[in-house]
Order: sequence, then structure tokens, then C-alpha cells
Amino acid sequence: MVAALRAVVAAAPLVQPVTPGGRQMSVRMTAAGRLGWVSDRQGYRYQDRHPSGAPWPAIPDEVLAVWRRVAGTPRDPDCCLVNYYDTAARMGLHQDRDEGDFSFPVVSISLGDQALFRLGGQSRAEGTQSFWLSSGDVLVLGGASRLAWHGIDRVRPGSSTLLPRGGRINLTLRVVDLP
Ligand code: MD6
Ligand code: FE
Repeated sequence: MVAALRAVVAAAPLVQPVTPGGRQMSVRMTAAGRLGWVSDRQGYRYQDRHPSGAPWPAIPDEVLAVWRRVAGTPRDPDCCLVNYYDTAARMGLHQDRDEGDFSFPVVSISLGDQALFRLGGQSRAEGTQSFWLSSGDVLVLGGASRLAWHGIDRVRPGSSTLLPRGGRINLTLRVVDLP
């Protein structure tokens, strides 16, 4: 899977996005599939091209195979968001709600260093629990957890030898179905 992702990143290079408010995110991102999720000063959105103007590469078969095994739907995903965390990167608490149909799950695959995942409820005010995601872990946010708040508090450096330069890759697969 890492080899297939290297080809994705060669076709659609990682970018370090800025939020609509102008803050640089610490995670570097790219995507595969019909649509990719991008963020810049104009806002967050799904679009059919990398910021370079190139179409997104196809979602690798190895990745699709995981979705087909766990997503519980015959529909294939439209988007595979690829997030790369160096050991200083984190992801603030958020909901995945830019998609049009929340009856489809979001499936996440973690590769490389472990990361401390924080999972709350559907309202930001609810309490959270934290657990470590390790390389090879697959997490499905579906049903009542589809709109759960979640984020990455930190990456544990040196906790995996999968990626030669360390850090963590997280893939999230979604059916986008824009409203
Ligand atoms: C991460 N994951 O694991 C960030 N979103 O780096 C997510 O933001 C995420 O793991 C939706 C569903 C599952 C996830
Ligand atoms: Fe998310």
C-alpha cells in the first residue's frame, strides 16, 4: 500500500493547506479518486483537481479492497484523502461533514507511526476518549459515530519502521455525494 501511495504522491504532490482563516495546517495532504478535499483562503471544498490543475490519480486497488471489506455498502468511495503527519503534526478536533450523505461511513487506514486519536460525540460538548492508532489499524466512523467529533493529538515518533523517514500516513475514504 505504501508503494501505491508513493505513486499517488508522485502524481498529486502533498500540499500543506491553509485554513479559510489563513492558518497553516500542520498536516500535509493530497487525494486520490474522482474528488479530493482541499482547503485554502477560499474555503474547504471537494474539487475534481489537485491545486496544480492535474486530475487526481485513481484510488489504489489495495486501498479500495479495504473499503469493500469494511464499509458495508456496494458503493465505492469517491475520495481517498491522504494525510501525512511528521512527528510534530496534529489535527484539531473536527467533524467530517462536507459530504452530502451521512448514511455512508468514513473509513480510515493508519500507516506508520502511532497517533493518539481523540473521539467524542456528535456534539462538541460531549466528553472524549483517546486511544492510540497503530500502523494497519482501520477505523470506521459510521452510523451514530459518523458525525462524531475527532482529531489527532500527537504522533509517537519512532513507533513504526514502516516509513523510512518516520511519521504517519492516514487515509480517509468517503462517498462524497455533494448536496
Ligand atoms: C487521522 N482521521 O487519523 C485523522 N475522519 O489522522 C480523521 O480525521 C478521520 O480517522 C473521519 C473518519 C475517520 C478518521
Ligand atoms: Fe476526520
